[in-house]
Amino acid sequence: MRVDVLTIFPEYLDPLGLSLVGKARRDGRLDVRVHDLRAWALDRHRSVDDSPAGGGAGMVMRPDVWGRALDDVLPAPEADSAGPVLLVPTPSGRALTQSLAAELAREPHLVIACGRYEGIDSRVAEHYGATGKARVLEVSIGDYVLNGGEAAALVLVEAVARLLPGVLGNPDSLVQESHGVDGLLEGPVYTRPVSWRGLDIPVVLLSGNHGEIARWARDRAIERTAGRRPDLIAGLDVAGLDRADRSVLASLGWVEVAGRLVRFAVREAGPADVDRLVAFAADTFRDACPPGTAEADIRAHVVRHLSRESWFERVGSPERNLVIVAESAAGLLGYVLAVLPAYPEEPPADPDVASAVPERPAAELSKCYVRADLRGKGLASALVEATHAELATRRVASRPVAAVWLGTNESNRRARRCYARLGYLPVGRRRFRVGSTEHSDVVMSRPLGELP
Ligand code: JA5
Repeated sequence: MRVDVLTIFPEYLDPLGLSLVGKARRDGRLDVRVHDLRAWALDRHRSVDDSPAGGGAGMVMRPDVWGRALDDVLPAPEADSAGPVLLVPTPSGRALTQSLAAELAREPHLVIACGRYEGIDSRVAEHYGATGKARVLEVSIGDYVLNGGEAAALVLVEAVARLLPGVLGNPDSLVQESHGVDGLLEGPVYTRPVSWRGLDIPVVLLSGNHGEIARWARDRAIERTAGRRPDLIAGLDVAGLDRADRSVLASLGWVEVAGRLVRFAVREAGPADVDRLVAFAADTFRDACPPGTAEADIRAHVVRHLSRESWFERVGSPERNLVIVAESAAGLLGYVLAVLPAYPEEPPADPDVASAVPERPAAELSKCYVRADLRGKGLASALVEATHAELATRRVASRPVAAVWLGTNESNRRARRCYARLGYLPVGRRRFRVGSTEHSDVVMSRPLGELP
């Protein structure tokens, strides 16, 4: 590859003699030529700038000087060549990304025009683009201000040169790196000593278990990307995500909705949420009913237990009820209702549950619903974890909640597995009716505090 750099500060590009880029030049893989723009200035002061048309601060680089320089440096047009790419660093340019760097690495000839002052007269880019003498690309290396294009030219050459065949010693490091194929930032890296200034290398990295190490590294990469570059998470290709990825993402507040990852928040509900809770709870209750449940029974249950009044009562009585919702910009995704006993020794109303759950005070995880199209994506886990965290702060007559229990339909294996992952163990059974339908629930319970 050939690269011509035009600048009024040729020494600024001296670092291109160092390291891998310098080696690539000496090896003949990269031909970098740096030109002093002032060689094309004709007056005795070798002037390259003039005051801006229309007034204003600073100076603008003269098109006549740039025109002579580029006419000399650009090759004569050839029949079967698209001509070089003329890169003009500017904060108003197209963003340099890894994929643009990869595209540029396939070009045989780049010319980089480094501006100074307020930039280069705009007719220069216009002329070389319009005449087909070059494919002009104004390019930004980030959203900040520099005094000129030279530092950006160094960045461009390094980003492109390392992608040229034979430049990088070990091309393996090309595939796993930040902004590599998987669209995530790289996680933390470590080397010896195992313990340094009281900080230890994470033990999993010393385990020799390559599967566990890969999973750990991916979790850290997802965590870091979510924290630092949520835009990259929002742009991830969901087809490339496995179950474990989705679960970590859900714990960080990201869930897939209709093929896109969207941000969701988990928070306690308040009176302002009641209308949405009423509509949402009616929908999710209907979805959760076993097939064949009578319409009249569904309606009766919604009217009795999921009315507007009942939701106002729940969100307004934090000593007895806890309502937690998961919501995205598109609305509610799920909710949890937990119920605290009136006094520490109050047993669960059902005697079978009361004997299966001996801890007191015992809170009930009364409802946990997730939008039907969003099940199995980690939302329930995020809701239940938030519920545990909040219940751990609640007191019943000064006593911390000792256990959380729930009843879930025997046939709902998905729910049982989900609760098992969250630390719930089956402790008994209970029978009850919804209208005329007989239900059999498995009672599951979890001590509050540490996992058993
Ligand atoms: C300033 C005359 O993307 C960051 C950049 C800042 C900056 C660039 S690229 N070029 C210039 C310039 O100033 O040419």
